[in-house]
Amino acid sequence: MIILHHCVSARSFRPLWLLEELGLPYELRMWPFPPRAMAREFLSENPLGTVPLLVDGATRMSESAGICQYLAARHSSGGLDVAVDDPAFGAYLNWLHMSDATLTFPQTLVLRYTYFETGERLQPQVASDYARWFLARLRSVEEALQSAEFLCAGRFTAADVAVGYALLLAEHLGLDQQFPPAVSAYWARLKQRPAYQQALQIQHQAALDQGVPTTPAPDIRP
Ligand SMILES: N[C@@H](CCC(=O)N[C@@H](CS)C(=O)NCC(=O)O)C(=O)O
Repeated sequence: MIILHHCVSARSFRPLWLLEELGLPYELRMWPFPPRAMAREFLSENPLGTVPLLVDGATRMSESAGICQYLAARHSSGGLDVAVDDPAFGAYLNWLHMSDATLTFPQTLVLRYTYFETGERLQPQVASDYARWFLARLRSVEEALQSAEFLCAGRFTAADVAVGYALLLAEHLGLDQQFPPAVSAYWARLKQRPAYQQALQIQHQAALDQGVPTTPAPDIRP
């Protein structure tokens, strides 16, 4: 049985959403955010203290985009994966990696220096610079969606889940108001997917059942 360690609407939402898309059985273990401070016993599971942590037998993974690639390759019978001999393979990998390194990381600086830090450690200039940086990087997403419904391979893949989470985070930060038109329409389409909505409901219920706060991680304020 796959085990996913998760905090509400943190980057571990990527594998949660993908597990729902794939219809795979899994166990969801909820943690208060950030586990490093709120549940120090989690450090014995993942010394980094970060989520996601996915455990699949002897395999333990802590990178959300890598987990999406792993689940799609290993558990989707090709449905949400792009094969190495597919012409879209390179684009697929590029979107998967871009989803966190380019589209999520700058937003974590906005989050940290607008909300998570306090007093003189708040850095409004850093936050606005990296918000602009993120919005500029959306240009590549906007371009890809000019003539396609999804990012690559002419169909919905794990890359759409991975990039979709970056858009979810942007929504929590209020940056979605500045999405360019094709990105905005794409995000509206992704949110209609039953597996996305199911993942939102499942994490909420699991938080209640496991006695963890239901506030999404990006909305927590110190
Ligand atoms: N690159 C990793 C980043 C993982 C990460 O930093 N997760 C955040 C939640 S979005 C976390 O657990 N933060 C808690 C902490 O840093 O203590 C990924 O894509 O999964």
